[in-house]
Amino acid sequence: MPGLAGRWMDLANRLGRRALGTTAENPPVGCLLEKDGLVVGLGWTQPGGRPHAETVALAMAGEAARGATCFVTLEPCAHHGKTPPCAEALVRAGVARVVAAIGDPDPRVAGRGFAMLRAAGIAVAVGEGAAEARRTLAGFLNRIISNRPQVIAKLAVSSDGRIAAQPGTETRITGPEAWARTHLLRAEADAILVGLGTVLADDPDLTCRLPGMAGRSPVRVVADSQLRLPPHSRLAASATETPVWLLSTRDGAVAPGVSVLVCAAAPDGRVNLADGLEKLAGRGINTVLVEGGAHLIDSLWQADFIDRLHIHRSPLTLGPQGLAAGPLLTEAAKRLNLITELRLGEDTASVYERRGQD
Ligand code: AOF
Ligand code: ZN
Repeated sequence: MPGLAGRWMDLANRLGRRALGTTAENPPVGCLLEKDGLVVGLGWTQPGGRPHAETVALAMAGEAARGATCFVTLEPCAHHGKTPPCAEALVRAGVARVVAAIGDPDPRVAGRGFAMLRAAGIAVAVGEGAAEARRTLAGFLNRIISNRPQVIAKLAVSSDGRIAAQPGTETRITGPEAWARTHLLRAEADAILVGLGTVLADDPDLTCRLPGMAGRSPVRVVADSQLRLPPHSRLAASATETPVWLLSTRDGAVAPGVSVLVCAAAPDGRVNLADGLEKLAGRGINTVLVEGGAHLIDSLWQADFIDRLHIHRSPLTLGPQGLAAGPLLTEAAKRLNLITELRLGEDTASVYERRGQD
C-alpha cells in the first residue's frame, strides 16, 4: 500500500493516462494540487499538447493553490515555448511543495524546472510513482532520448497459434471485448501503423470506433514502399477527416489528405523501418500501435523495435491451414516481461514490455 503521497501521485498518474494519444508531440502529463487533504485543482495536458497539465490545475485552484502541494507526473517545464514555463506559474501561484514522478529529458527542461522551483524556496521531491509515470510517458521519453516512437504491437491469435484462417484474409479471431480493448489501444496511441498487405486484404478503417470516442482516432500510417495504396480504399477515402501518412521509398500524390513520408529503402526494397520510425518521431509521434500484418510485426520484432506487445488469445482453433503467428509468439515470453493479464470475455490479453523499463 503506497503512503499518502503515493496515493496522490497515483491519482496524478491516472489523470496523465487520460491524455494518452491526444498530446503529440507533447507528453501526456497529469497534475493534482492538494491542500489540507483536499484536491483543490487537477488537470492533464490538453489535446494537441497545450495548455500543459499544471496550467489547467492552477486555473482550477485559483487562490487555493497558495500553500498547496503539486503532484505532477513530469518535471514542470522551464522554457518559454508556446506557453510560459509551468515552473514559473507554480512559483507565482505560491505552491509550497512539488512532488514530481520523473525528470523531463527535453533539453529545454532537463533539471531546470526543478532548479527554478528550488531557487524560489519550493520543496521539491522526485521519484514518487516513477514506474507508472514512465509507463505513460514511455513514448515521449523514447522520442526525446532515442528519436523514435514507442512501438506497441497488437496481435490476435487462436489457441493453435494462428493469426488468420488463410494468408491474405481477415479472420475475426477474438470477441467484442477484445475488439473494444483494441479500439481503446487505438485511442491511446498517437499513430497506428499497418503494412500495405493488410490494407489490400482487409480494407480497414483503423479508426477508434468506441461510442463517443471517434475524435480519438490516431493518425493512420501505412508502410507502403511503392505507393500502392488504392485511392478508393477506406483509408484514402477518409484521409481528409482522419489523416493518412504513407511510409514510402518514393514520393508522389495518392489522394487528398494522404501525405507521403519518404524513407530510406531496406535491402529487400521495402521501407527501412528504423528510418520510418525516425520519420514518425520527426513528426512528433510518441507512440505507434502496430496491428499487422504478420510480416511487418515480424520485421519490427527481428529488429528489436517492439517496446510493448499485446497478445489477445482466443479459444478458437483455426487448424493447420491457418497462417502461423511466427517466432514472436514463443519468443515474447523469453525476451519481454509479462506486465498484465486480463480476461476479455472468452478471450485473454497478455501485455508484455521490454525488459529494463522500470
Ligand atoms: C509540463 N507539463 O503538461 C507538458 C510538458 O512546446 P511547449 O511550450 O508546449 O513545450 C513542450 C515541452 O514541454 C515538451 O517537450 C515537454 O518537455 C514539456 N511538456 N511540460 O510542464 C505538461 N506536456
Ligand atoms: Zn509546462
